[in-house]
Amino acid sequence: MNWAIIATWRMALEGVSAASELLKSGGSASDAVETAVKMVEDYPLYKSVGYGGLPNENCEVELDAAFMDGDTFSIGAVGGIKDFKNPVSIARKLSLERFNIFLVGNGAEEYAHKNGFERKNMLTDRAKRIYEKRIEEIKNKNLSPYDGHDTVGIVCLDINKHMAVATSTSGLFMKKRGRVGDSPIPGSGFYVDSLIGGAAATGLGEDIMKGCLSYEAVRLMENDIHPQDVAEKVIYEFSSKLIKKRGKAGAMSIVCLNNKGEWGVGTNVEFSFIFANEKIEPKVYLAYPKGSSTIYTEATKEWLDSYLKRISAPLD
Ligand code: SD4
Repeated sequence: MNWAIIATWRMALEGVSAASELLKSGGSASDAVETAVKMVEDYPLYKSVGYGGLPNENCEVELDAAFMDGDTFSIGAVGGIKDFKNPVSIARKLSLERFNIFLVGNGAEEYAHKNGFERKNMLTDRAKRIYEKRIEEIKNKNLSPYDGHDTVGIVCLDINKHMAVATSTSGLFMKKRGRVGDSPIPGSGFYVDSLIGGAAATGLGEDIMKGCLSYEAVRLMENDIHPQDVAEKVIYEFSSKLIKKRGKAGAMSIVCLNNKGEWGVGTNVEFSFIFANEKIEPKVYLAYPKGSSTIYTEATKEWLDSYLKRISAPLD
């Protein structure tokens, strides 16, 4: 039997590797996505998710996360949650509730506290320093504050044909307090149906949510369109629509996986992603837009080394 897992960005590599071990031994897609996302949340040098995530304009780390089970359509999500270690696990727990499945801010924190989730100050010294530097840059160079953001989004199929998806992010760097992006919003940042497939998006949430891109991708996969064609169609058609209507389109990328284990990616910017299945070990790929197609290649050793160097470079 086959399994498969696809994830946004290089930062998911270690998590996907752990999840692959789980899947090989018959683990469930739900456990696999939660395990993988937690590893990204826990790693301090990934500065757009969980611990070490970049703060909002008030220097507070507010996190968004979601979980969806493709067999039952159970969804749980948190928005703007502070001071809890693993927002994705809180989201998964919420997915078991009948009511109140999407909680934000204080309400999400109260729920997490009552349910025994671990508290943690998620602001690292490094993230604080990046924030301080950014404040100076914005002042001196008149730069847009909304830059530097990535969501981990992972879609998985297990050997029992169960599918699940999870997302987690600190959202846009320098966002306004209370801002929630697409990542915890069902149909925008994520969606999955075990009878069809699943998708997860990353990029400018304000634009992704205008097109409900993940739901759109799953809907197209239902018509038996290959996930690669789906991913390209969703990204390029919607980018063009936005340009027609609004004159511009933000960065948008999507990963798609169907219930046969076929997969695809679409992006309008340079984008890294991870894929693994029973035949292919977890690997980092780099994707680029080329006309209305997305091309991708395996990341080179130079790229991988320079990534590690960049995320751990000392800050002055
Ligand atoms: C958001 N979509 O909060 C997230 C951020 C992201 O690549 O994924 N950026 O808008």
